[in-house]
Amino acid sequence: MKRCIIIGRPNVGKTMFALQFALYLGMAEARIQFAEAGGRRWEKPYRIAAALDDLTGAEPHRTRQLQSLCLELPAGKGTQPFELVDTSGLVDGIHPDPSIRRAMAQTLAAVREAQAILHMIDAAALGEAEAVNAIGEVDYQVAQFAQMRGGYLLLANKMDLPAARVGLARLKQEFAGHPIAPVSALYRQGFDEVKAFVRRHL
Ligand SMILES: Nc1nc2c(ncn2[C@@H]2O[C@H](COP(=O)(O)OP(=O)(O)OP(=O)(O)O)[C@@H](O)[C@H]2O)c(=O)[nH]1
Ligand SMILES: [Mg+2]
Repeated sequence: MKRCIIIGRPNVGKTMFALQFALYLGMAEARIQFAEAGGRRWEKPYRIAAALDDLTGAEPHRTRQLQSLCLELPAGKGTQPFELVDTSGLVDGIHPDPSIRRAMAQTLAAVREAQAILHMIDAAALGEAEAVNAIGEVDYQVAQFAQMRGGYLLLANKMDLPAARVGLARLKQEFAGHPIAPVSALYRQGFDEVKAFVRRHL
């Protein structure tokens, strides 16, 4: 099955996006497949509303393994199934926690196997006055790698927050030449553009 992966630093809203995108595509429930870096795998049927409570949160590294949702895009008269893969947050340098290091390596390996890459940045954090850490070295590296590969879209998330307007302008400067879609994962805004992108690349 074709895969779309969502990557980015911790707490930018990847899991929120994955689950809200499922709702946007009309799925109130989904089986979520979990795959740990060490090889342990399990699956759980979820109501998306319950998954939002269980799987998103303000503390960084809430997600520590791959979490895949099998979704369907409308295609002609039928639908095209695809896998939306939510990942563990990427950080700069070498993280002290080995399980987070393994999860990062797992994320980067999964990126190579995906047909479409969504790279999410917290535009609201980037718009704040002391936005020193809102874009990491890892973001520049990912953008460079993905540019060569194609099938890559930057998502400027949290556009519902006031600081995000400035953040989006900064992001456009920093990543000039890359396609950028402003979204609010929380309010499912900007999703039409993301859907069109995913459809083009699956
Ligand atoms: N205002 C606002 N908050 C958001 C939005 N998207 C996510 N959040 C909040 O940001 C926090 C992090 O969201 P997650 O979806 O858990 O972030 P993540 O990128 O999966 O984080 P890790 O799993 O730690 O890598 C939560 O408190 C969310 O409620 C958004 O579009 N707008
Ligand atoms: Mg997460």
